[in-house]
Amino acid sequence: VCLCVTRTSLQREDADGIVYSADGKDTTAFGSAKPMRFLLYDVNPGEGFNLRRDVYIRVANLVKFLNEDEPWTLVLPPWGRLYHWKSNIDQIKVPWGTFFDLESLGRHVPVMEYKDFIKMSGGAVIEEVYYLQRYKEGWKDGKWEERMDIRDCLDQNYYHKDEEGAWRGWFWGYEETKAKKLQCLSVQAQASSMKPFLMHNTTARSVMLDRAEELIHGAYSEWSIEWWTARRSMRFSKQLRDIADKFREQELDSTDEKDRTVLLEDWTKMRRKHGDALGGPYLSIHLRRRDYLYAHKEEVPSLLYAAEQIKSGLEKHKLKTVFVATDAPKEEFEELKGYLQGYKVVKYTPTKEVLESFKDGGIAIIDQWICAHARVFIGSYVSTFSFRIQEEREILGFSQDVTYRRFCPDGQLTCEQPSKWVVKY
Ligand code: GFB
Repeated sequence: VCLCVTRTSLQREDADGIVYSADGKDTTAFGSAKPMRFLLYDVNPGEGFNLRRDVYIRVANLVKFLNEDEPWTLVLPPWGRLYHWKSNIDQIKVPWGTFFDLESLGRHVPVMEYKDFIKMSGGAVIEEVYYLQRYKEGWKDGKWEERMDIRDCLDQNYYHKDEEGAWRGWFWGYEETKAKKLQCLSVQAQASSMKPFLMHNTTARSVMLDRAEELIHGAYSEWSIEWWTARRSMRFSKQLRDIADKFREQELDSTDEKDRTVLLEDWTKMRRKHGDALGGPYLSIHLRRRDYLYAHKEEVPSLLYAAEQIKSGLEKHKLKTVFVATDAPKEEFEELKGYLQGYKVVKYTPTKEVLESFKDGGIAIIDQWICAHARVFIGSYVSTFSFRIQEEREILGFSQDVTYRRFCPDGQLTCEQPSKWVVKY
């Protein structure tokens, strides 16, 4: 397989669809080809699924900026070993295609799965790993300013050298993977500032940035078109959307035509205004429990008080049905249901086959997709799971007053509500 591509058009490299192209056109002209380079990344193992999605945006936009000057492909870090994924099934080396639509991602930047990178580069070898870290001395004069320097490694990381001098580490569970070089890089920088570093400080064909969450959005935050473009490219896989849509139709009397949420397959062509979407005849909630009961105990309502807020939302919007997305154990869900007598309380429960195929991550996505299509949504305080639902609703064209709402703690009729981000085109 030729790894040479023209600057402007990266395209699928073979019938397996190894590289998902940024512009979807055929690559026939190889005129002034430059060799393709690969950017890999990973995130602090403790981070959950939905913060990782935000880190993807930072790295994808870095790759977008790199491609303005030379061809880079983003190698998607396989999913696995996530703290919240507790089901007793095999959940490592999960490819991105299980959760996301690769063609949609590829409309933003060229992407490929890690297993395809191994095939394409002729082995599980990464040339250079940069382990991102803070500065030992903290901010200079108490001020945050952009900088990056190769420094001694500060914290214990999970890499070690083997007998042949190659670096071994977690590498998403691919034990055969090794890196030729590892260095620690202290950074205080936005992701886009890695571009000159990657272009001029290294000539490696494959570079991995570990602890990529150290890079911030900076100028390309939720206020920017760049952030929203990358976010819009993060379409869930068609299979997961189909499962959720079928559930909506069967259990919640909700279809895209009736709810004014018809999706265009090509997200680049989709532009919605606030109020375009109506949503299905149900209220959806994301009620974060488990570790939130101690991590944010001041902000989490009791189940009884959550039910009060659900009832008042249902009454206000003249609805009779609530869809519950929650990580709560079954008993807590039953308790909540008990407080909502007279209303239809619905929860998505996967079959064994669906769970085995799509894992805990896929079930969470089904929950998110159903929540995203409700007439009204109430989320949980600072939960990135809820934030991603709010963004989905923003993209679908819901009014902001039925999206950016969250549960208040016991006894509080009002509380600080989530920031209202506006999708930018
Ligand atoms: O996604 P996430 O980072 O959101 O982590 P937060 C929460 C995980 O719990 C999800 C599961 O990715 C799911 O695996 N989960 C939570 C759910 N709510 C639901 C739900 O309604 N349905 C389903 N199916 N699964 C942060 C964590 O969580 O909270 C941090 O990332 C830390 O590690 C912090 O624990 C306190 O932003 O809500």
